[in-house]
Amino acid sequence: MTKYSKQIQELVNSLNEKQLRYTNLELPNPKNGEYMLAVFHFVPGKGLNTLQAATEIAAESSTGTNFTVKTETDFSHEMNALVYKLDLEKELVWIAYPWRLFDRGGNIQNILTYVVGNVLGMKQISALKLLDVWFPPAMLEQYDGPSYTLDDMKKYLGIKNRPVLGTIIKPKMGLTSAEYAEVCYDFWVGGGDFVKNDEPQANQDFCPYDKMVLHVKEAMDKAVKETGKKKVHSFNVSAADYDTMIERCEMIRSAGFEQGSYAFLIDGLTAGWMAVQTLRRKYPGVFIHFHRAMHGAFTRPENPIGHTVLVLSKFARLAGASGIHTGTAGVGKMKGTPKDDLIPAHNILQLLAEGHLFEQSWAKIPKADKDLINLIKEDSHHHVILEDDSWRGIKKCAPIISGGLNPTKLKSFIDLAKTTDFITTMGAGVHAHPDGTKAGARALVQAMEAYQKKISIEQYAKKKPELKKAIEFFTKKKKLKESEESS
Ligand code: CAP
Ligand code: MG
Ligand code: MG
Repeated sequence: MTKYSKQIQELVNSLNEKQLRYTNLELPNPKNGEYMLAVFHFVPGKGLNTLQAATEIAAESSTGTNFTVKTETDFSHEMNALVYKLDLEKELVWIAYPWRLFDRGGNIQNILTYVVGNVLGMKQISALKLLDVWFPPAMLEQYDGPSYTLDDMKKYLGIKNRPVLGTIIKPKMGLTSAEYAEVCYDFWVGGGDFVKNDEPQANQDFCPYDKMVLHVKEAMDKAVKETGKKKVHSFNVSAADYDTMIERCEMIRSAGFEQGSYAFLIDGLTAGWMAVQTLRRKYPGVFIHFHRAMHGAFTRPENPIGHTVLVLSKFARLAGASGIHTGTAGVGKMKGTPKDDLIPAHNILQLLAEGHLFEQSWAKIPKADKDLINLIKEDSHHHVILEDDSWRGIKKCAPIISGGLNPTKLKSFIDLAKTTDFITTMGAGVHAHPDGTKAGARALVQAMEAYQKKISIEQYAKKKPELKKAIEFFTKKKKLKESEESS
């Protein structure tokens, strides 16, 4: 019997017979391939101590309920999730889930129904946030992972060592299909690579889906001809039902877009994981763009109940999304920090030499952001030595960086992220430019050129009027906002 600390021993002694079946603080090797591992930030609800409540969570998120039932069997007990580690000081609980609990054939919604399903509503918790997950190789071999990746998109676009420069058409909604396509054309001829529908774009009376597709095709053909450069459009195919979603995908494919020139955007949380996995399985040759609208309900750092961006990003990768929004690490308009946003971006992006993804050593919660970079470096170091080749060739999933970015912020994000392997999509950052979309696109391209030449945007803007105006506009705006906030 391990010599527990006195405190832990008291907790173990406090468990009833049922709770004892949902814990094993002596689990010899959690990474023996039998379990999916999960680590939660966890605070018990009233009346239960940490271990009592944690075992209730393990029960409800695997085989149990609030009483032992007469119908349990020896085998059903083998499927019990097990609390196997506690960090009382950091309020962390690790739970091992026998992976045979999950639907065979690689089903993400099934896993989430367990680990962030009923448990989030239980009285026995006052805080329960899934911080990270680790998948055993046997599970990974059942999941699709991405097929068409950012590498394929960059190859199609003829891009090397820089992010894909994108925009979201704004106003968010309200343009007719012809007006919408005009804005696409302006962005593309201004030098942008990638345009996406905004997340609510669907089949609205003022912008019928079929007309939007056809007008975008005309705009793209014109822009490709004029610029001699390939372009990409990410169409939102989210819909009320499977047939309509597929009908939209087929409308795009029969409009004559060549492979690589279109992506399918899916509102992964509001349309659901089944939609994400359907698109991945039905269209392996297409970039599957996971928009995460509604994620804030689970991921905001101040939310005590839910899951992190890291967890969402890992499941999106497992599901086969080619890219997912991972946030701007606080540089843009959305809530986020380097810790919350960059760890996911690095995690879903990093490939081991043999095409493996490295494992996030989440056990160390960085005390300060500086530790974060060490954590990432350590992980980078970690993946070189293949200590934990835990992703068995699942391809990378691209961070899509959006939300309040503009050309003046591009460098600060890249410097923070320490990679240019992402897609950036700037909406207002392009279309709010004083001289309109084309100039906004040019300013974005110029900001990227400045970064590549390792000179400041201010320096570079001396000969680039569009960038100069963008700096004046967005910096003035920023100063105005700061003075408003301080007044
Ligand atoms: C950005 C955006 C994106 C958000 C999503 C919007 O527009 O199109 O949906 O970035 O956030 O509708 O706000 P702007 P995230 O570029 O004009 O801000 O990327 O964090 O998921
Ligand atoms: Mg139930
Ligand atoms: Mg949007």
